[in-house]
Amino acid sequence: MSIKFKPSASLAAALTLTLGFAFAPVAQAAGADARAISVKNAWVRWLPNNLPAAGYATLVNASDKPVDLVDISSADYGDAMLHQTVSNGSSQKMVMVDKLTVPAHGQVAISPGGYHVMLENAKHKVAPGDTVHLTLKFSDGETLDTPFAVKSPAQTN
Ligand SMILES: [Cu+2]
Repeated sequence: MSIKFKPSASLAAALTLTLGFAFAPVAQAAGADARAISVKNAWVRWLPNNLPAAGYATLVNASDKPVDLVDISSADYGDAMLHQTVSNGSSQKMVMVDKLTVPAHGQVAISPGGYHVMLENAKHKVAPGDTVHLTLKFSDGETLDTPFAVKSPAQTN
């Protein structure tokens, strides 16, 4: 009786090949980890007569740690501040927000009725159809220069 090792040798080769492919995506994920935050649906509600505009967006955190939005600035507006609308019985008021936490593997919406980015003192004429840029700074050191689509109130109702 003779024992041939050739079949098991090629099995080992096949296993090595399979493991090689299995590890490749893991290495890729580790490299992409530097960018925890991405921004979806970024838009600005424009108002006429130089009234303050409001920026809205959804922040998505792909990492396993919470990340805070800590600062906002804009090349297009002199002032960009994160506000929260809070209701006080029948009235509503805006309060300043120092930081907004994006939960690990979660998201937070800056959306009408909740948060907004108050945009004042436009540095140039801004009109519906334009794109403005907001620079979002996060507690992990990440800075995102994000395009926001400018919409008229009629486009957003
Ligand atoms: Cu406000």
